[in-house]
Amino acid sequence: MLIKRQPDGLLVPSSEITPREIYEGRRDFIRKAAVTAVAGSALWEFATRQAFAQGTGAKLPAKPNPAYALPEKQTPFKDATSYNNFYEFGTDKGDPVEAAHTLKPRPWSVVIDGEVKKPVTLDIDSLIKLAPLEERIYRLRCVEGWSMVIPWVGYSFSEIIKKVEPTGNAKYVEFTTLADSRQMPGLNSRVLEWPYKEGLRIDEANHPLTLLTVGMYGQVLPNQNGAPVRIVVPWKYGFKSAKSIVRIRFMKGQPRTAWNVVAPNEYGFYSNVNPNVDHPRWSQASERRIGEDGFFQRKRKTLMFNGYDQVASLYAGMDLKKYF
Ligand SMILES: Nc1nc2c(c(=O)[nH]1)N[C@H]1C(S)=C(S)[C@@H](COP(=O)(O)O)O[C@H]1N2
Ligand SMILES: [Mo]
Repeated sequence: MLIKRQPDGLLVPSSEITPREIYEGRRDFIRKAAVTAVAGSALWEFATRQAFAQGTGAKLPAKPNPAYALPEKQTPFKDATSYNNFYEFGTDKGDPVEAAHTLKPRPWSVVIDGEVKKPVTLDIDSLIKLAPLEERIYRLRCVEGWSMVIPWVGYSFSEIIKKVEPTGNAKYVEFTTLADSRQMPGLNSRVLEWPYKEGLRIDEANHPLTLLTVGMYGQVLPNQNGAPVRIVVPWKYGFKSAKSIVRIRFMKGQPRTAWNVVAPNEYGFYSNVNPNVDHPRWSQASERRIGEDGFFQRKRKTLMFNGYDQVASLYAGMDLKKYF
């Protein structure tokens, strides 16, 4: 049996019932077998997802920006696309790769409005063409204590700010992500308030590091990584990097953000990576690099601002224990 069916009818990914090496071997087998399978069958869908997990999504060429190269080994594509947080598709790390095939990243449009002189709704192709695409290698550090090194494709979010011309009232930017229960089985669970929202202060959003992201590893974003468009804010914990964005709103006041609403004492609005401020339930002093020395072995020291010292001036004079 490739997939075990539980009494409640849920499909258990083979990753949960067999060791990694074996299920990866099975994936190869499944991929080959699927060539002759009937389109639309569960097996076909499973195989398509696995092919996607190998990096066969549409190519998205981008010029590497040497200013954002990192002298660190990149996380293998397979790990970056099969160990994810995307609660709209379930709360286990392996859920998104198995379930996110139901997300339809096209057609897609993003509303950009609020405190701006030129509000606009952009379809995904216009959004991709708004500025030249760059490849930037960023660390992404999850609040749970793991990190990855990923070659993202996108451009600085400041390009969007330039286009819509915020009014003098715009002090914050809110990112609202898709909440469609037909595409997202995880919405049945009330772990978070849906739609998932995140936000930045406008100067953070305008910092050149903040990346409007449409791809990774030279191809369009896999669904499980937030297709077709997400934000990546590399000096903040991963949950600030909202996936599958449908609305960008410029605001006077600080937006409500998903994790802050669910647990305000654990997840602040700022959420800058900070080894000196522990999460109330665990230390933030170190992290595991996914895909390094086996899946989850070596620990490295977590760096202030995740190593992006160039943002320090944004927080000059702020008590980062208070504004965590
Ligand atoms: N819409 C949405 N965006 C989200 C999340 C989510 O659950 N829903 N999880 C966040 C968290 S906790 C992390 S660590 C990163 C993970 O991004 P990755 O799976 O591409 O590594 O996405 C963030 N963006
Ligand atoms: Mo995270």
